[in-house]
Formats: sequence, C-alpha cells, structure tokens
Amino acid sequence: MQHTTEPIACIFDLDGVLVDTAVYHYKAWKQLANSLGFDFTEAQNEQLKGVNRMRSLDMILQWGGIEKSSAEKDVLAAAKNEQYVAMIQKMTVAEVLPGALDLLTALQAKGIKIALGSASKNSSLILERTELAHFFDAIVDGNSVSTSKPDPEVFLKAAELLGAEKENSVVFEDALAGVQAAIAADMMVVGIGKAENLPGAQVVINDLSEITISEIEALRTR
Ligand code: B16
Ligand code: MG
Repeated sequence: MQHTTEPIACIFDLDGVLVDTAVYHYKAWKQLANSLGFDFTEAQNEQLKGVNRMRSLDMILQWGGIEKSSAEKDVLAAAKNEQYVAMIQKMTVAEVLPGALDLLTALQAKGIKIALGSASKNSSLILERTELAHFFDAIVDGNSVSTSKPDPEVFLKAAELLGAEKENSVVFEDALAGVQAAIAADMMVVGIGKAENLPGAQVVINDLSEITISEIEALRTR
C-alpha cells in the first residue's frame, strides 16, 4: 500500500462508540411496542443499532405483525422520540464510554481532524449534554443525510467537510451497517464490539481505551 504523509482524519459514530444511548432507545421503543400490544426484546434492539428512526419503526412494526399508514407512523415515531429525548436530556459526561474522552483529547491536541458520522437526529443534544461538542470539526448526522447506513453518504460527507481523502479517513463504528458503510466509502474502519458481529473491520476493540493514535495511523499500511 502507498505510504502518505497526509494526516489521518477520524470519523466517529455516536451511539455505541462515544456514548451508550442504546439503553434509552430500548426503553422508548419497548414502551411504544407495549402500547401497541406486543413486546420488544433486547436482542431485537441490537438489530436496530445504526439503523435510522423510521427504518427502526418499520422493523418493530413488522416484528409485532402490525401495519400502519405513513401518517400513523409519523405519529408513532414522534411519540417514541419524545420519550427518548426526555431520557437523553438527563445525560451527563459520566455516560461517555471508556476511552472516548482520552482519545478525543489526544487527537485534538495533535491537530487531527475529528468528525461525527451518526444516524441520529438527536446528536446535537447528546453531544451538548455529554460535553463532547467542542471536539468536533464537522458534524454529519441524521439531519444532514438522505440515506441511511450501510450507504456511505454519512462518512463521505464527513470526510468532505474535514477536507480529508478517503484513504486517510478512519471510521469508528459499533454497528454492522456502519462498518459496511465505511467499507463502501473505501475508508479504514475500527470496529467497537465483538469481531464476529463486525466482519470487514480492520481491527475490533472493546472500547476506545484499547487503541492509540499510533495504532490508528498504522492502519493505513495494513
Ligand atoms: P434518532 P448512531 C443511531 O445512532 C442508533 O444506533 C440507532 O439505534 C438509532 O435508531 C439511530 O441513531 C437514530 O436515532 O432516533 O435519535 O434519530 O449509532 O448512528 O450514532
Ligand atoms: Mg452506533
């Protein structure tokens, strides 16, 4: 592989990489499913990681064997989001995942560009509540893309805003759809979670405390 002297750029997914909001999504979706007369399991919640809100609702309604019109789905998605927002309003910096603060601090100190690449439409509120907003040179989230992961749009836009080439861009993702989006964008990808769930990631770690800037930079030569 070609060696380059260009600096790397780092693109972070939000939920499951920097903060753990999966538990709040789970509670809010479960409440909605229960109100419609069926249950929603944690295993099903796992399948919604990285999946945008309307697609998540479609999957849940399918699991419950329920059909709704487009207008009804808008109402249900808004109700779920209201519950979810009420919970994330109370988030604090204590809910930032292990290693995230140290890595973001070290990257920023080294002048390495940092972007957010998330499916969430609530990313601004989460970044504000967890005091992470100041680390980001660019934010691309569910409000600024028209397609959902595994489409690469979110990461391509993030790299463009950072002025970074794809071969210098490293994506950090906890969801299979996100790893697939990074691969489709032709970028390097660090998986967060279990290797068997994240095929295609160049390296898989449990959390961001398990990787250094030198190890991230070395991914280019792999
Ligand atoms: P919202 P990420 C994703 O965020 C979550 O993983 C996924 O579970 C959620 O449905 C999606 O955001 C949309 O979130 O309802 O807040 O717009 O992992 O891409 O940061
Ligand atoms: Mg995620």
